Amino acid sequence: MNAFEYPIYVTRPMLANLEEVNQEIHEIWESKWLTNGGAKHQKLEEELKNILKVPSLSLFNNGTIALIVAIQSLRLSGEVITTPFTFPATPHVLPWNDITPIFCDIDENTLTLDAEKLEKMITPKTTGILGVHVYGMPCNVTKIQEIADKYGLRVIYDAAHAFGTEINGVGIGTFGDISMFSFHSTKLFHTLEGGALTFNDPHLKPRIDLLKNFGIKNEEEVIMPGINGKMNEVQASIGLINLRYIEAEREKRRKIVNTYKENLAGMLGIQVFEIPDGIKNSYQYFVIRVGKDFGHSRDEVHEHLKKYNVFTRKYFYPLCSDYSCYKQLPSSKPENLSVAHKIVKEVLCLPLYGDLSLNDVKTICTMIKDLNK
Ligand code: T4K
Repeated sequence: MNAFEYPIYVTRPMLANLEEVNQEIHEIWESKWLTNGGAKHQKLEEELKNILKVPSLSLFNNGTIALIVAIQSLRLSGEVITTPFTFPATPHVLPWNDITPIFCDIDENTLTLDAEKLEKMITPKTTGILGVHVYGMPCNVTKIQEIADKYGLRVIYDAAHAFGTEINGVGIGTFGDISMFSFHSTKLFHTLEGGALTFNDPHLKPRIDLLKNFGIKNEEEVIMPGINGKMNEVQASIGLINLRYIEAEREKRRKIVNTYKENLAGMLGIQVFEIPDGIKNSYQYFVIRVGKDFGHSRDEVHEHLKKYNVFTRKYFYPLCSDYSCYKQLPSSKPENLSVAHKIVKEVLCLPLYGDLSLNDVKTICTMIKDLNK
């Protein structure tokens, strides 16, 4: 089999039509209002509230700053329990708030925090739980909330991958105290760079909006040590345009995922993660688990596909608990994180984006199959 003539990456951004971009930019130029909560920003906040089915939302310049602000806004301190199986941004926001991350193992089916093991990690210093709906697969939100209520903890969800995920028709951004969405270019819905916090308590909005704007209350008062987390008007415009096409993009991705599933079905040792009934898939990533029965390791599949110009990603290898900055933590001991250590060597994200052709998807599946020829 020949290699693709063009590189196929794990994802490609949705690219807005340039005429529509020009029209939006023209309006921004006319208004001479480029950032600091302009008209496009207001409009995008309103539209996203409807689409994500959340009562309150604040836009940000990226998801990481949004998460830092979420923690500040709830005044978390001491220790926060989180997952080692995530992008570095998740645990990093904790030391940025002078908080120690406590790593808890993950569930083998959802790859999210194992709610059964969570309770044992709570100490008198614990103030919160930071779960990640990794690859858009929801955490066990019911059990996590039960534990949080029992111990008086706050819950923040990193929903960076979960744009549009719903549990029985309820927006994923309504669970816990605050959820963070990333609108980075690699995300299904993007604003070039960007992000948002969503929350049920409307009283959080003024505090979050102050924290993202240096803590400036008015011309004469600065009332808290805020940061610059503002989304500008060009970012917001790209978001407004992308929202027009988001369902079409999701539909294309749905077909791609089904094509992968059909063509990988019956391949011994290759497991596809099924989204449980009642869950609306975000279609952010398509992930396989390469088990021993396949006869080749996940790393071998990754390297094999590279030869054919297909660049899969080993998200999220290495585990955050293995980073030099966290390795010395008692909770980072591999024996506490046995499932995460197994999973992180076996999962692989295959290319998924609307412009990927179904023929290319079939070819990628054949390339995987051919490893065993
Ligand atoms: N929490 C979680 C769970 C996250 O996954 C992330 C971000 C965050 C928090 C933080 O949110 P932000 O602060 O970023 O809003 C990418 C993204 O940069 C990152 O946002 C994302 N997670 C992560 C999972 O993926 P890399 O290091 O893999 O990006 P990169 O540059 O290698 O891009 C991946 C592929 O995408 C490339 O091989 C090709 C394609 N690509 C990428 C870019 C940037 C394009 O085709 N065009 C582009 O402009 O982190």
